[in-house]
Amino acid sequence: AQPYNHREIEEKWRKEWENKPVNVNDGKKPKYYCLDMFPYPSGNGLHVGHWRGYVISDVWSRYKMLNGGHYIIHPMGWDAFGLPAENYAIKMGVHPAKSTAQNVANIKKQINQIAALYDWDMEVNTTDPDFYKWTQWIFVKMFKEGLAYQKEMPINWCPSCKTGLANEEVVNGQCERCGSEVTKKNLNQWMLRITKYADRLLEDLDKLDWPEKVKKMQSEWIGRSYGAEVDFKVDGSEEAITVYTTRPDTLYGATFMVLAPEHKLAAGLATPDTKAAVDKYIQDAANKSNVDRLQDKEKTGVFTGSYAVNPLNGAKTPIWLSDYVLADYGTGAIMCVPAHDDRDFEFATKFNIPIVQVIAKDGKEIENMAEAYTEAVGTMINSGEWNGMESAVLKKEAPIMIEELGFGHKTTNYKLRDWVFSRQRYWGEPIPIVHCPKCGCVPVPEEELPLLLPEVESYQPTGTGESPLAGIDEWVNTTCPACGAPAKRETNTMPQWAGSSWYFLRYVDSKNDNQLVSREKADKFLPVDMYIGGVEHAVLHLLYSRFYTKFLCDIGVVDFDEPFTKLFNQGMITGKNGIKMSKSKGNVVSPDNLVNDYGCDSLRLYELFVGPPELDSEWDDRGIDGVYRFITRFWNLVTENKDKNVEATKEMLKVRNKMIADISQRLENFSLNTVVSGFMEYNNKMIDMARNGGIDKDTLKTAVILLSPFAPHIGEELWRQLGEADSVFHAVWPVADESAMVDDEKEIAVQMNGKTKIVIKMPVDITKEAAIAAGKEALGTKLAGEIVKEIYVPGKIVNIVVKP
Ligand code: ANZ
Ligand code: ZN
Repeated sequence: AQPYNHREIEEKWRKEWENKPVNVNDGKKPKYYCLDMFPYPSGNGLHVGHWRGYVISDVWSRYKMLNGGHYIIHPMGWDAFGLPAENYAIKMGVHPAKSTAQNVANIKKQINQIAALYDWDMEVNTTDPDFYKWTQWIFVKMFKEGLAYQKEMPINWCPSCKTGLANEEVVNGQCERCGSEVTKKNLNQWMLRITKYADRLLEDLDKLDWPEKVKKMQSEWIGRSYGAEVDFKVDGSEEAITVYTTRPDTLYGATFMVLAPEHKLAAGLATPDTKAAVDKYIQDAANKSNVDRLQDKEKTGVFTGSYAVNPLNGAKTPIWLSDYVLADYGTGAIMCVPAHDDRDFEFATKFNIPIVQVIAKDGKEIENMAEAYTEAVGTMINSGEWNGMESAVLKKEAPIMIEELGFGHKTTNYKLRDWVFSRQRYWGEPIPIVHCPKCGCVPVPEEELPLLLPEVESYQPTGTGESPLAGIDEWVNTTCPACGAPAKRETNTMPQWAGSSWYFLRYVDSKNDNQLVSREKADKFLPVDMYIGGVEHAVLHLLYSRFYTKFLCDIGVVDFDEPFTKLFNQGMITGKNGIKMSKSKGNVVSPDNLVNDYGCDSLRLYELFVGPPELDSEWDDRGIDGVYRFITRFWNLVTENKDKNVEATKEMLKVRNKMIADISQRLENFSLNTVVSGFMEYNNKMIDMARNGGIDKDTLKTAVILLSPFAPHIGEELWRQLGEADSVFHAVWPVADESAMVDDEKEIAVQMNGKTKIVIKMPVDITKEAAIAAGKEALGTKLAGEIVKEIYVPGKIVNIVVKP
């Protein structure tokens, strides 16, 4: 037999598959859409970490082709707008379109090394006018539906990137891209009304076969809570402060109030004594980001000098300002119950404000509370007519009572905010809106889309809050599509998320000039059955995509309202000591040499072998030797035994079926690292059998099918060597025969007086008499005394009871 030569085999099958693709749509097969999160075409190329997700998705695609005979939709494309290309343009003076095209060409070559089933006819690029035409079209549709609107608001502003950022792009108070401290700036922004979809985005999570962790993150991001808005009159004034509380049951325990420094009443509550301190506090808070304010640090605050009146008991409670209350959540004002809220407790302790317990866990009042009791479990105390009620019951009933008493009403709140959708940058989709002095905001007519991004001399953001587009007079000055009067174009561009929020719909009809996707193709090929990508997209990208899909469903473009039925998040491959692979850290491992030295098949297997795919795993080049050894031994096993015409024995059937069951189950569970170790284990068993009497061809064929999604080249080559004319990917995934897997023998505990003395194997269908006889024989001389009873528990125990 020939020795294993990965270069020869891999090259041979690449060519064959190119000439005769194995994944074809004959119109009869069921579809299966397996999607990778599309990459940003960076100039750094692919490293072994990027391979992981693409290998996982290709294994899954090929598995679905074999198991179920699906036509696989497995496209790839480029998320190519955004800051890196633009920053590169600023630095090197190369047009982003040019550097992007170069990067795409390079990465495509590298991706092709993986030998994945990508259908490049479907390729999309978000910066391609034929693509962003539809990104703009969706915006126009949203505008017409009232979902896109303008609003003057303080936005997160990165002073270094000189652009506004969405909340999601601010991480720990810093710009996600460049790490600079984020500040606030008042700008007229385009907003998308994602909050209109908050309930559906939350409730439809139930429909999804996604990791619970991701669903939880989305649900917390949407952050729906139920509670009440309660009005507190300001003592000696006509004004009232409305607070939002999820715990109206604790109303009697409110010993102070806190307003966000931005609250419209804040400055006016100051008295002559406090005015200077109050004004300063308001000033200081204006320069902090939300994230900074929420972080665990010592609370700050200032007493306004004014009091509010508790509407239930008339108690006067001091009104403070503090930045731990956010202006844009609830009403921007809270009633503070230090006995039952951690933050309020901390604040009250620091500023010596009374703490009044109103819920007693076991009926007793705590002497000196050391921390807040935050559960709504226990009996009400110090609460007037509410005394003795269960807190949990009151929590639900209080909003209604408050409504009846006329000082508030029940309400629902969300953490989710509308989406800040403008960027003051060049390299993005122009927002297709014309500002007319008479007609206001007028969308560019749909038939005039795409609104092309013009050439520009300087990519440098202006830093004034306007995008570089504002400097191109001939582009900015236009006429109003509605009335024809001179008008100006919107100069902001869309965020990078815009294209990635819907690209998965376009792949299946990527060349359609008239529609985003034809309804016929949408119905046939969508939605995505399996989506694979990094967990860093657990909130933003996935939430935006769900929002876009729901919108497109509402306007009839598609007839489903969830884009990704199943989701798998792979962990990162890191360098030594768990450090993220990056050029700057100098720990990037390129796949090129590994592919050359060991072959694509071995690298694919090793990508999976390094660890559970959902977890981060450290890369160590040396480990690939073991995988290569396994592949070589498997090659030798098949090539040396394929023509020996060995009859299958019971033992071979057992190994074969157990192998089918094990591998299939691990694969279904995405336990891909254990699939690879499983292969190694079964390979050893098969080699043993081959040495001791031979191995039958069907067992070899079965092993080849099972391996082929993981190592497609060697799978295809050995399949043909086993005498098959058609591709292994047109074979049928084997099903385990349970009956062949049952063990003929079972381990039986042989006991004396209930104590196990020895364990022996017996045939599973043994009779009681034979079992007892075998048991006695096994006990041998240990069996002493008068036998009074002989017990056999089938398949488990033989117990001989003796009298000494
Ligand atoms: C009184 C109270 C008593 C509260 C108690 C909690 C526990 P979620 O679930 O996040 O909606 N809150 C309301 N608006 C706020 C704002 N703008 N900034 C900071 N905190 C705010 O939480 C709602 C609770 O968070 C509200 O219920 C309010 O404090 C606080 F034992 O009111 B609670
Ligand atoms: Zn007009």
